[in-house]
Amino acid sequence: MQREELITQRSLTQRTIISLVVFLLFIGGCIIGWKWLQSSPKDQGALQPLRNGLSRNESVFLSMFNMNKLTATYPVSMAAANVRVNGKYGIKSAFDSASWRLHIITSDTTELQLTLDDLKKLPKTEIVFDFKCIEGWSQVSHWGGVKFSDLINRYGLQKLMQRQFTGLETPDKEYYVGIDNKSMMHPQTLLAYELNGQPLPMNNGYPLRLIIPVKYGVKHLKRIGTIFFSDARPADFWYEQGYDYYCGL
Ligand SMILES: Nc1nc2c(c(=O)[nH]1)N[C@H]1C(S)=C(S)[C@@H](COP(=O)(O)O)O[C@H]1N2
Ligand SMILES: [Mo]
Repeated sequence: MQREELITQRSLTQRTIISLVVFLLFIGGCIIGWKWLQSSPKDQGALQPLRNGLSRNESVFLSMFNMNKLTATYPVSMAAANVRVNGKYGIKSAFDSASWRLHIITSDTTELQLTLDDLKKLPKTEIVFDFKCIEGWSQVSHWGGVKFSDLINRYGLQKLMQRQFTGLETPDKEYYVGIDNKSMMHPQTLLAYELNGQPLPMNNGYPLRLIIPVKYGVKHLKRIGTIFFSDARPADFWYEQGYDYYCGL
């Protein structure tokens, strides 16, 4: 009896020591891992190993992207009457609606310049969907405008869309996003000029904004000035601050 108790006592001590060593190794590993992460260079605002993770996610998401998979839509009656305003980069400066044009860069030396009336001549598409911001809120809202793919087809820009990305910028170039062209050609992607059946309010992107339900809110650029196409990733405001480039839903 006494002997057994002694053995148990000894193995207990051994186990305690082993647990302690494992625990210390684990903590040591965490500290080394954390230091390694902190000492790694930054890539577009994100530490390199984290950025690599984001890039891997992006290629997986892009390869799984289905053009025909539609984002859920809702009846108009469920749309918010007072749509939240979030993010005012590029829409703070004074705006002259008479001189506004949508500039679509078609080559190094040519561009299309479209007025709002030109866009309104194309078929109007409406959508009511759950608008999601990366900060954690979402809101069902009702938008109207022209399908981006309709615009591309109407103006014969299909060849430019074979490039990988579309870049969009506000007229003052203060806010800018880059988006993969599969997402741009998705049937629910709109250049919107209406919110709740009315012209866009100034703070929601008057006169024209992007509505792209397959992406988080950051990509829905308000007040589009210029659109261009490129195989290299266009500059992207929040990507430069360390966010994901793809921002897919
Ligand atoms: N020009 C411009 N567009 C922008 C932003 C911005 O700061 N400037 N913020 C984005 C973000 S983060 C979100 S969530 C949505 C918000 O759109 P809303 O203000 O119409 O709700 O706009 C996006 N488009
Ligand atoms: Mo957002």
